[in-house]
Amino acid sequence: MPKKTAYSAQIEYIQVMDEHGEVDPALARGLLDDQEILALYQFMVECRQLDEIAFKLQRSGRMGTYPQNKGQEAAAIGTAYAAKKGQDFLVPCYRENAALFMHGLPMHYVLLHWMGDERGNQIPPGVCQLPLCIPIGTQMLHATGIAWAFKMRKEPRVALTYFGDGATSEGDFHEAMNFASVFQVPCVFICQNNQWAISVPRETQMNSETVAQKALAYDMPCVLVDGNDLLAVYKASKEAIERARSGGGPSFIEAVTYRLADHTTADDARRYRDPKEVEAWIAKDPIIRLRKYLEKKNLWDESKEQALQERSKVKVADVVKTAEGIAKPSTDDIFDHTFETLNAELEKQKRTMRTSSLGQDPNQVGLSSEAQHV
Ligand SMILES: Cc1ncc(C[n+]2csc(CCOP(=O)(O)OP(=O)(O)O)c2C)c(N)n1
Ligand SMILES: [Mg+2]
Repeated sequence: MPKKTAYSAQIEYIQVMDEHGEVDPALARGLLDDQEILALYQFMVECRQLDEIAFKLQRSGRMGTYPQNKGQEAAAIGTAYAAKKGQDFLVPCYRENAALFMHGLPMHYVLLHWMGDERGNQIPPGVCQLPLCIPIGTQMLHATGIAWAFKMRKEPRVALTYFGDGATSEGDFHEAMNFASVFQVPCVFICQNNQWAISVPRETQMNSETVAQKALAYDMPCVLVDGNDLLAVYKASKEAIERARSGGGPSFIEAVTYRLADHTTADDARRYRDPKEVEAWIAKDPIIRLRKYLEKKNLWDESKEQALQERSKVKVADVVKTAEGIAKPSTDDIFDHTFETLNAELEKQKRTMRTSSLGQDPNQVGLSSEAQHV
């Protein structure tokens, strides 16, 4: 008996606009018009400004740890722009702020989150998204569940979930992918393959040549896109979202991108990344290529750029003012929302929280609260 081929597959890679701002007209047809590209460029610059300022807030002690989004904005904006605001549901990790802002999250919420204020996670009514998710991988299961609910209720809605390359090594990823495929739920899985999971490079993280091919095991349509190309990301997302909305089940998009900054402000990527690699990716920055495109079309110039930079600075300064103007939460909050009745140890911690020695007996000499001193 001759051997037969049981299974074979090919995965497409899409780039519509290259790093010089040159567009493939056939692939670009029917995607975004120039006015849309112009608006999205300006939005991207604003989001970059917020990201840079968030970094500085951490460095000056005004905010906790922060993971910069720098370099990955096209992946966030291209996917979110293809989805319907207020109808489709975004389920993020922590490196797609621009998508959340586009779908209505006020910018200062993200700052509140990283300032350690839980109110940054209370998504305003009507904004269809979950809060940032720090445990790697869990959000993909939440997205699958949300999409399953949409399907059961026969609502024409789609869940989009974001995660990194490293997250695809988690069991949660495979459980979510399997369930989504078996139940054909309207979910789009968006992997931002930024080449690194903290200090672990993609090649060490997985043996497969692409991340997208993992979707083949679940018989899910999958595609690779230049994740720094707004048009390519938009094209792949539009197709995947339309398929999901019309009952065609889940899809997987691998957006090939790069984290231009450190993993978080607690990291120093110079310790493990080759500066030449970083330089090569700086040239592929999604903002640079959009600007080149708009300049070639005479839709943009230096004076417009200067005005945009100024406007963005003013807007972001206002966002910071809003976040910092909100009264700090009480330390009691740490204890108040988990147990109905605190056990003795937690009760003691709550009482001693305002002394300088957490958990110690507040009656001990020298540990009384500041209130008692005055
Ligand atoms: C369940 C879990 N394990 C480990 C961590 C620690 N951790 C934080 S980020 C990260 C790497 C994630 O890499 P990737 O999924 O590629 O996302 P990226 O940060 O590159 O956007 C790890 C291991 C975590 N937050 N959650
Ligand atoms: Mg990564």
